[in-house]
Amino acid sequence: MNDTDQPKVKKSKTWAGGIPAVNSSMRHIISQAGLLRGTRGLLEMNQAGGFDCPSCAWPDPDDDRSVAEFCENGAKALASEATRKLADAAFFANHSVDELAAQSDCWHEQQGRIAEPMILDEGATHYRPISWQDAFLCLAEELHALNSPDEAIFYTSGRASNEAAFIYQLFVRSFGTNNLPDCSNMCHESSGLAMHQAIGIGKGTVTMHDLTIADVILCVGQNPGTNHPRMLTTLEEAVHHGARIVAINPLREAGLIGFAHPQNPMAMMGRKTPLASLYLTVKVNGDFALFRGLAKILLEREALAPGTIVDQAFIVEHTHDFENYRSAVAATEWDEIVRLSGIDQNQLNQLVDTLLDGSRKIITCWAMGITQHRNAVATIREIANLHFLLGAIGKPGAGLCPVRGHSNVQGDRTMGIFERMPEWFLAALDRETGIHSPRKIGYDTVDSIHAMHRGDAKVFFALGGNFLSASPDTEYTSAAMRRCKLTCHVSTKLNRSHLVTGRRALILPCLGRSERDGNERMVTCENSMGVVQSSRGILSPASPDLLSEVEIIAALAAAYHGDDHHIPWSRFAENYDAIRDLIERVIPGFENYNQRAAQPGGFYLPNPVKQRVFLTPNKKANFHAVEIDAFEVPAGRLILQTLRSHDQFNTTIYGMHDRYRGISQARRVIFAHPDEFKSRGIKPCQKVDIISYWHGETRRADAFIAIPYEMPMGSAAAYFPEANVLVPVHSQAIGSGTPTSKAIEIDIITRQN
Ligand SMILES: Nc1nc2c(c(=O)[nH]1)N[C@H]1C(S)=C(S)[C@@H](COP(=O)(O)OP(=O)(O)OC[C@H]3O[C@@H](n4cnc5c(=O)[nH]c(N)nc54)[C@H](O)[C@@H]3O)O[C@H]1N2
Ligand SMILES: Nc1nc2c(c(=O)[nH]1)N[C@H]1C(S)=C(S)[C@@H](COP(=O)(O)OP(=O)(O)OC[C@H]3O[C@@H](n4cnc5c(=O)[nH]c(N)nc54)[C@H](O)[C@@H]3O)O[C@H]1N2
Ligand SMILES: [Mo]
Repeated sequence: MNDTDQPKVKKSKTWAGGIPAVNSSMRHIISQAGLLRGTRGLLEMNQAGGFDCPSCAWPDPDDDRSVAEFCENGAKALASEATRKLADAAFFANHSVDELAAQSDCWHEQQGRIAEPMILDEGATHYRPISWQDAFLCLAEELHALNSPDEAIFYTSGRASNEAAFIYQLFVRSFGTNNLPDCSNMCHESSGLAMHQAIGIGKGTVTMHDLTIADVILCVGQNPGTNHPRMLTTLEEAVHHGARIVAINPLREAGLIGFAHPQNPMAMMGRKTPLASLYLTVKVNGDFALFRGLAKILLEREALAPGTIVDQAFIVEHTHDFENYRSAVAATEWDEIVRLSGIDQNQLNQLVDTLLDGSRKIITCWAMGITQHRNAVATIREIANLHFLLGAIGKPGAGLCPVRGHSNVQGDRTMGIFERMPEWFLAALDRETGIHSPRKIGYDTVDSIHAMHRGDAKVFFALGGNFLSASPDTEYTSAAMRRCKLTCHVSTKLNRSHLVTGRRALILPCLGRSERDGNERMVTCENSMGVVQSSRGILSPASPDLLSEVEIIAALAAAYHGDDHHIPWSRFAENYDAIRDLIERVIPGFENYNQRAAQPGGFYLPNPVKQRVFLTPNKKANFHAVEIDAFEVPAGRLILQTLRSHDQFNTTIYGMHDRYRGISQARRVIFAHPDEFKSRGIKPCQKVDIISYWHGETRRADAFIAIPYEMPMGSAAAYFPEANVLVPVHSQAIGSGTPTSKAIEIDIITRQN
């Protein structure tokens, strides 16, 4: 949005945390929330009885929580939510929607919390205040006017609590549609699907304790120093217990190389813990080939010394289709593996030696570097195949660990936020509530964009998030949203989705996680490892006119269905225990929900894989034997991945710095190997344009700054969401539909002016 980036470029860092992290936390907290409010919030965050950090989904320790159980980026998330600034009626009266749209995302973030419900009338230039009651009537009226419930779309971002998510999907299904796309569609959908196919459950199989007793932890396609900073504490502990960390990433990310714990005095005096003992700079999307290479070495070694390498007992007792898999691996040629992964046989052998040196307590962690690719589902199943070969699943210290993004994205899915919930869930929901849930599969995120674009969907409602900026193909998505009759967002802060609207638009401002909800009511969230725990806000609400997400959904449902509806919506809004009682009756694993949620530290949801019980249709862990494959582009083109800087939470831009990568004061930057720029005659920090290619279509992003950076030839990287205009809407992961935000064919050209 702004053409004024003034990049300062330094050497990238080789460790994360330390004094710079503390300084940055305090700067954000004090400037936004003030010393008292900010410190009070920080001290309650992630404590038993306090509130759950609104940032990522990394778990809290099961016991022994430190006084300050937060990280730099959690502090930024809290500062953003606890800010004293307000985007109130006067703010919206002063700025037209067009003026707001011309500002940068970082500016939007700095305007403070939205203070009261706002409406943009048809043809109006400015948002104006609207009463809550009129806002709900407006929504109910638009929903009643549709020809079919399938003309409405109900998006969810992964910050909604279990209680809000559950009654939201209940309302949506009582209204009559399964159009429940969510941010997960763009995030870990590939993990959920691949793991369902391989092990019968779409969630990770390890606990925090497993990580601290593992022999080897593979961190694949993730940047925990920025996106899951508290994971570094766990990795450090694992290293101190003798674990070896292996990083697999095209970029040498500081947080994978070393760590200085910001709350450890020795670390603050300069003692850093080295993390990855092996760092494989795989080619972008070379992971399938890399894991196939590991399997090939294991099976070759097994053939030489039968019975010593692979876990025959596990394979025979618990798996299906091993022989097919063995043949597929045998048929894969070494030169393909090396060419597609960019990793030579020596390094792969070194990794296999590491895997075999110990008692096969191996954990693989992964995030968006794996899930946002065309072959993501196949790659994740290939990771599972490796774990099956070594019996490294369903035992202490071993298993699969997809590292989730939003703090309650996993819980939202457990609660039924999914366009294709299984029959058992819908049947239980119907039985316990007396509704008739539709069975027709709904739209996921990309389907929703197309449906709006075609004019088949006319009302778009979002429980949190920033659908426009998070989605692929920003221009196509803008056009889609503009075709709606009504777009409506339940939000805390101003974002671009409020500014590219349907004929009418509503903003419904809600309480944040850190804020007192009524008489200190609690909600619950599920973290990345299946622990459900309570979250109770303590700070005074940013404005007296905010409602909780639960209250908003309940009021919408009551306005739509009328007061005499058989579902007690207003009772749900008054008493969240009643929602939890209902959840307990619908979803297995939530027995005594109210009582257990109140326990310090919460409770684990059952995960049968931990006992080597696989709930796949054949009750086995399933090998999947497919041919090796990677995304390749014609000579002269590059593969672009879009990623996060250190100063953002998804589309929320806290600042202009990417400290660990050495970049400050700029976001419209493109990283590539120095020789890629040289061969194009482009000098460091020169302005360039980027063109992306997809089946004869082209897309452009202009005025980026060229940053030479250590990474494999043939690849490039730019920040999300600035680069989303380049992501083709039709480029999706096979099976999961996730936009391929980590693999876009591009070229970089010199900018003419
Ligand atoms: N502070 C902060 N925390 C966050 C977020 C945030 O924006 N800010 N977002 C949250 C959300 S919703 C999510 S999903 C997570 C995201 O967490 P991450 O997945 O860590 O996020 P990305 O920045 O997308 O990082 C992708 C990483 O994968 C690498 N990568 C890219 N392509 C490939 C590939 O083909 N192979 C391999 N092996 N690696 C590759 C990149 O170099 C980069 O290190 O973080 C969550 N936590
Ligand atoms: N190119 C590219 N695109 C991507 C990605 C990528 O790596 N590359 N990553 C994808 C991923 S992993 C994800 S998860 C999605 C994220 O997609 P979303 O979840 O839709 O986006 P966010 O930026 O997290 O949403 C931020 C907005 O949420 C609102 N908000 C914040 N807190 C609350 C709250 O407590 N309640 C409510 N109701 N609203 C709140 C604020 O108004 C804020 O502006 O983006 C995806 N898009
Ligand atoms: Mo995510």
